[in-house]
Amino acid sequence: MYQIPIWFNVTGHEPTDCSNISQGSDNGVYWIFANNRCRTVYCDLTAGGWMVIQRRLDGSEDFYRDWADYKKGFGNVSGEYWLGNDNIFNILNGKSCSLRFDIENVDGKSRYAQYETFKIADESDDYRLTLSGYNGTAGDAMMDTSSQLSGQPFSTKDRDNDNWSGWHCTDYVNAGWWYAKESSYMYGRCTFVNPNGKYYKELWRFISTLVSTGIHGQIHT
Ligand SMILES: [Ca+2]
Repeated sequence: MYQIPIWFNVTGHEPTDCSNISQGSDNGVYWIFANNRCRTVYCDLTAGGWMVIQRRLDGSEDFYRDWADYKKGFGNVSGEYWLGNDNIFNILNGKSCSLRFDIENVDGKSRYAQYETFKIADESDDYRLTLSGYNGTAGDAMMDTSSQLSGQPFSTKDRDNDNWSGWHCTDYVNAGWWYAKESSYMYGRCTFVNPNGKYYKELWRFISTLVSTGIHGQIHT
């Protein structure tokens, strides 16, 4: 069941992302209006308005996909999905934005990693990633000195932008993602963060990747 704020069709002031959803609403799928179109997204409203750009629940969705799929998005917002790089760019473009990863292990323990600044470029610059300002309980694996992902372009199974000559990180991790520069080869890997990779229930697993443009609370776990 998609949840539509009562005032959605009454006032004409549609939410442009999850930070506009009225306080006290439940987590769930909401309509938002951005870049001249309506779309549905999953909103996590437990600590402010977070828009889920990526979600894993049970491994049912195939995330080892090509550039066109990651560009437009795939899956189902009620289940597992990638919102789409064009959608992420268009919804967030020009806004100050934070990024959060939620992970959980088999015992139900959860951790998070949050970055105060998150930005991606448009397709002409291969959705290049900008991150800064880590805090959280999961560790700063996105900006590890041996696997720095901020500043890197996006890669998929059919588009190798990882700069590792003779090696395609996407084939190694089975996911579309941002990958570190080859210069870190001696001590690093393609990425220490792989939310779109193969789904393993027995390990720490990614639940959601979320973004927020509003004022949001800290996650305490
Ligand atoms: Ca390569």
